[in-house]
Amino acid sequence: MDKSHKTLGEFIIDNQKHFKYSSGELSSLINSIRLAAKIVNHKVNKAGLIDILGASGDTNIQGEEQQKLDIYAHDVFMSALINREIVCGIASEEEDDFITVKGKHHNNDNKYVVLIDPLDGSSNIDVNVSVGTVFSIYRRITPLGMPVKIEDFLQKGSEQVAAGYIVYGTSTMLVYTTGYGVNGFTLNPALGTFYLSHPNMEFPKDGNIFSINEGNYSHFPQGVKDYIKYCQAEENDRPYSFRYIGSMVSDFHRNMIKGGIYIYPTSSKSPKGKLRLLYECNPIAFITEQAGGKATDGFNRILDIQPTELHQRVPFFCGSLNMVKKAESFMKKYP
Ligand code: AHM
Ligand code: MG
Repeated sequence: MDKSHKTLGEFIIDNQKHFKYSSGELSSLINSIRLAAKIVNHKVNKAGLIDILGASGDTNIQGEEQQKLDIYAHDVFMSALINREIVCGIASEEEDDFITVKGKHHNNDNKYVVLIDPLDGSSNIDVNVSVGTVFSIYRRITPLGMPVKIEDFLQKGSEQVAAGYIVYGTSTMLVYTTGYGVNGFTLNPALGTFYLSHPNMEFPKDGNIFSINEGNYSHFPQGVKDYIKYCQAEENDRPYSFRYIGSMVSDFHRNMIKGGIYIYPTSSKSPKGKLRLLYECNPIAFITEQAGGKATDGFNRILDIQPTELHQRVPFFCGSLNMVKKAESFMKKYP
């Protein structure tokens, strides 16, 4: 029995009125992501049975080895987004540069740009552990009628009109916000329909889970080391539980439901952090704030950062409000 009978399609239509540019276009855009999510889900679920596991033999602009499923997911999301007359440009983790979409009549009249990590956590694919998709949506700022420019993509996270993720886990969920709270939909695989299963998702203000790759401990800034020691200390409600899947979407999803903090800091190995601002941190930060949590780079609000490049990296501290505040208090001791 489904928990709710409201489908994602019905929810999108019901909530269209909240959107200030309400013209049905954003709804149609989210519908295209819904469709692509189902196609990717189908493939991910068969991953051990078909020749889709393993490396593709290529690397992306960040020098990371691309997996076959990374490329498959990228292609599926690209064609789902391009096929509707809504998107004027797309940036993906798997493409060096952004893609310009001129529209059917080549008049460059489409209004939205999408930034996407088509398959996040790809090191988990081969071992049957959850992976995800993360997306971020903006209105273009350059005038209609011209091809999109880099500045359409380099907008602050606070300008996002919608953002979301799909987690391909024990069940597949699509979670998104248009700035009116966060709602989660679970896919019924037999029917191929997403149902509203997690209305109005909210971060508990406090939590007792911390998620960070502790293997890099000796390379972390002193503030992060001190915070980890704080989480491990035998005091009041501590030690906290340590949980790290290594798939940001899944780690985030668990922490939002149970209360926790996810940290990917700078380290002497990756001095700017690992995660990408535009298509990993900004969309997750938008959802975090909409769910009452906090997302920073250890010092500053993620959504206030002015991006300077498409594949920019940033340190990421994200989760339950009081936990992130506490972590920041340790960071501030070593400015
Ligand atoms: P990816 O986009 O190449 O998959 O990298 C992002 C992933 C996150 O999902 C995850 O939290 C992190 O990288 C794990 O990195 P590490 O193995 O360094 O802990
Ligand atoms: Mg990624």
